[in-house]
Amino acid sequence: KVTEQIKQPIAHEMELFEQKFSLSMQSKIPLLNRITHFIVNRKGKQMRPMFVFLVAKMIGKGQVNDRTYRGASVIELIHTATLVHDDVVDDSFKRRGFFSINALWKNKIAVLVGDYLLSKGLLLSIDNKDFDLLQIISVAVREMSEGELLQIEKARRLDITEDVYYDIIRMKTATLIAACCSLGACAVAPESVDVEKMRKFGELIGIAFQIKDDLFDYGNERIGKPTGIDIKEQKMTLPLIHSINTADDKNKRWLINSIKKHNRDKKRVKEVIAYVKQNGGLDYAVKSMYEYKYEALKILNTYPDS
Ligand code: 2DE
Ligand code: MG
Ligand code: MG
Ligand code: MG
Repeated sequence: KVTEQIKQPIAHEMELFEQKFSLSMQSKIPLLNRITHFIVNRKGKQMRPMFVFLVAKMIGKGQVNDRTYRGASVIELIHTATLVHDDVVDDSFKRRGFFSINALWKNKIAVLVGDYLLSKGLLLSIDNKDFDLLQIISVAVREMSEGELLQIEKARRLDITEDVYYDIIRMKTATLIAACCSLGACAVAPESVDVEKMRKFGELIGIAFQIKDDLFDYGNERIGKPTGIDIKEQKMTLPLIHSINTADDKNKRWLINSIKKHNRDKKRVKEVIAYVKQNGGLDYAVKSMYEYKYEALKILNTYPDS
């Protein structure tokens, strides 16, 4: 599997990280411990800590240090907090192929668990007087919150432009991946030019990553994710924005009307998906995704092979 292949050069670090990460969530409150155990047992791909270690190892010429482990734990704590809150905000009952925290324990508890994880992440940086880490992660938290609010504001109006779409995905997704890469560099080479270069690299890859996630909503045989969820939630993503912007008046009205009034009608959602496919919406988004990927690779290619 690709994930295993990417993990291979940092397999040892990831193993140590997992131990440190589950310790970092411990609490004296039994209910909280039950929930954090649940979270640890249903972990995701751990893509973000992987970014931290890969960047640190590249910049640190094969060496990582305590700050790298701390950074990875803080990132995963904050990332987990955002997902727990995100499922409350989105009224979503599924996460990582199983029930979400709000589905099992209700919103009240999910909000508080998210707050707890957020504070644990901030404290982990403060207790170690790691203010670079605190700065990087706090900026990411602020931008993610702003991105979520911008998304809600725009979803209500359905008048979202491509520029606004890129703003939203940069804030809600790319910012955190940028934080992973910049703090990976910062942990091993504080105040080097690599910190900003890696932040930019993470931002570009993060944007490509979210475009791909949005493309999955139009179907993918390999991963078998449900389709049309974003349309149902009236989330305007690049394939759809492009289709609306290039449609004639009649089709534009039909598309907007479908999203506004028929977003819960499965047959209509299928028709919208078919329209977007036929009119180059997916090709357009794929092309943009590769452009971001190549911009990111340009930065990576300024470093020697490792
Ligand atoms: C996932 O977007 C975006 C997550 C950012 C959430 C940020 C929040 C504010 P999606 P999926 C809620 C920050 C909160 C903190 C720091 C506690 O498109 O498809 O909903 O994975 O992603 O649900
Ligand atoms: Mg969500
Ligand atoms: Mg969301
Ligand atoms: Mg999605």
